[in-house]
Amino acid sequence: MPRGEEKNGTGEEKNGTCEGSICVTNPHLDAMKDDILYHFNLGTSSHDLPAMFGDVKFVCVGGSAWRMKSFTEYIAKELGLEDPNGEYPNICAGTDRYAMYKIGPVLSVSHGMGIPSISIMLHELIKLLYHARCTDVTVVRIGTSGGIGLKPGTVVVTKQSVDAMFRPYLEQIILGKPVVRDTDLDGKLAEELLKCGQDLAEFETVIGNTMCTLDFYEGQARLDGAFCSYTEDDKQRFLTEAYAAGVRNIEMESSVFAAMCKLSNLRAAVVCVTLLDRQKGDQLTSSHDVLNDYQMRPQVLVGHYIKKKLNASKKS
Ligand code: R2B
Ligand code: URA
Repeated sequence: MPRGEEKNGTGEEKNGTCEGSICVTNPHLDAMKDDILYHFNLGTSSHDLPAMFGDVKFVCVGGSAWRMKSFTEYIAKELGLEDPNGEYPNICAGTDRYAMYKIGPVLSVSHGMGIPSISIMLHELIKLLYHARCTDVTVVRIGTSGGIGLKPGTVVVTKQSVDAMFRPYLEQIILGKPVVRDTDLDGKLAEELLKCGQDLAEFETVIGNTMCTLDFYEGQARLDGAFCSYTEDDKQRFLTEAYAAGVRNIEMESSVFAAMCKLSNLRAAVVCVTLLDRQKGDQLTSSHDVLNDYQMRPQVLVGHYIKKKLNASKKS
């Protein structure tokens, strides 16, 4: 932990005593009669959360509402749980902040772009899973990213999420002070997902560090934003340093995703496809068809993993 920074003294950072269930380390929740999950338009008084969500075992989250609906349709087909009318209702239809779909034990939720957006969603998702008394839940972020030194379309399973200075943690300001949280992900899950990619052999899958930034343009060393005060050489030097630090892709949510899943005892992984090689350019010049094909890859990989796990649990 860097000098001058400390854990926040509430004991909240303690973890590991929840044994398969969801940890919410907030004593104030006990005193609340009702818990309103405002951005989901759900609540403990207005909805029977255990009945609605108690059987959830896999949660897939991704930036766009459209992509999470398409994942729902895909996983429904893969699990033989297709709706005969092709209707998949958005559970959060009462709000346009996030979209949520459920197929059997699989919940699919959108999170928007960037750390603040996914962080709000995760607070409410973690409480939802807790109130629903879910156990043994695996959460996977399926997303897009910019690659470093990889062929576009390569899928990266994150080993460690690092910040824009290649530090393996997330710093958040709470009560005016920096609080540092680990961004470790589940190593065994990452290896299992890598193996799924290799078994499928439909696209390249690698494991590597993922750099999580606060911005798409200057934060990711792009030369094509509204402002830029560095040269192409500066950009290339930065990307080379990132590569040397084990970074293989860049996106904008993995650090807080990893930190919050770790705090709440959720088994978590990040699986992102690279849309371009950042050493070769900044703009997304591939056609929409190609980009859509790339965006299906994390869905196919995670769909394969979920099917494998569900088949194994049926046999045991
Ligand atoms: C990947 O893609 C988005 C930016 O285009 C951002 O949400 C991310 O992490
Ligand atoms: N998402 C990002 O955050 N960066 C990219 O370069 C592509 C997708």
